[in-house]
Amino acid sequence: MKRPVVTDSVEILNRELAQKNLGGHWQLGLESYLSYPKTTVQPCLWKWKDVYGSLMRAGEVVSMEDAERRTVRLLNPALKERQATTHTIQFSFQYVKTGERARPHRHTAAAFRFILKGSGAYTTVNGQKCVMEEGDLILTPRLTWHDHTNDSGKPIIWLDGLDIPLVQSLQQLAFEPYPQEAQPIQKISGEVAPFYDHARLTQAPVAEFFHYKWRDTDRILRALVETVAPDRFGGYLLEFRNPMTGGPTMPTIQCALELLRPGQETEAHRHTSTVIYHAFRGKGSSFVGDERFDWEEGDSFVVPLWHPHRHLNRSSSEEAILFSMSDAPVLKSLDLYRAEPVGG
Ligand code: GTQ
Repeated sequence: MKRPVVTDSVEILNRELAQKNLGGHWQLGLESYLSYPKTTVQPCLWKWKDVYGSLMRAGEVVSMEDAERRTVRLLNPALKERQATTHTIQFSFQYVKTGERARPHRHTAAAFRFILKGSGAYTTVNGQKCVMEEGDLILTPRLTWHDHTNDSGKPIIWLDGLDIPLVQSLQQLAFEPYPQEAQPIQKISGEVAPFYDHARLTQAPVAEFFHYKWRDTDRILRALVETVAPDRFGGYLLEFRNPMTGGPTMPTIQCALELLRPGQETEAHRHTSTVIYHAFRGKGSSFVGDERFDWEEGDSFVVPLWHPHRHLNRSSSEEAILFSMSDAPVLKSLDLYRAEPVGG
């Protein structure tokens, strides 16, 4: 009897396995053995004029009643199926006209608002009224009730950051409307102490903390510029820490500011976390993988994981401030975080 050649028997086995919903390690491609992580997320720049123009058009044709939230989302062209900025984190811009309100709800995705244009509107988070000023960061952690009210007499635009793509890929997305039209307001965010104070950990814990005010942030940025050497990779780097734990902004999200003085440049590095940047002030250039992004106030761009990147303030007279959101806490908590300098 003639024995079949070996490849034939492997092919027969593969077919048998498939019928039984099984697979062999030998069927995996070699690309699963790369020595570095590989991403399908693409470096990408979004210009403010496109975002702003789209928001204004949405203001004309999209009602808050129909849409619940009037947001324009940044979609990575390489993630067509996912409809997301990156595989883990998302940027959206929200436009609320005066007299409008967004009904209360909560969801398993964590989110924040970073206020860009306008002031005086407020978000209520678990009964805490957070009145917005430009540059404020307001957190709506996982499953906190939140609604937005603009009775300021002028329109407002803010940036929403969310971990929706991550929560979605874990198949954990869930949403719940609040049983009433509005949440009762129990306190004002200004009564809750800002920033991490170590002494507090040994005393009674602070109440739920949701609101980093720009006036505190700006004061600390000024002190950084005056008193410390800049970070090699992040310039004057200020991370928004959780004041209760000293840990990341939220379990899945790290927010930060990177200030660059006129003409200042950072060194290139790469890390296994993914970052979305928003140019809050100034103008500059960022080199991300093989791309060069020239940005000015209002622009946003993605730094996909393991892509070398560095930043440059192109102005000789003005500071530049980049706001950023990263998924680093996720990588760190899974012991998957790696970072290294690139080049000389
Ligand atoms: O403002 O509550 O961009 O619930 C996506 C989901 C904003 C919000 C988004 C939301 C919100």
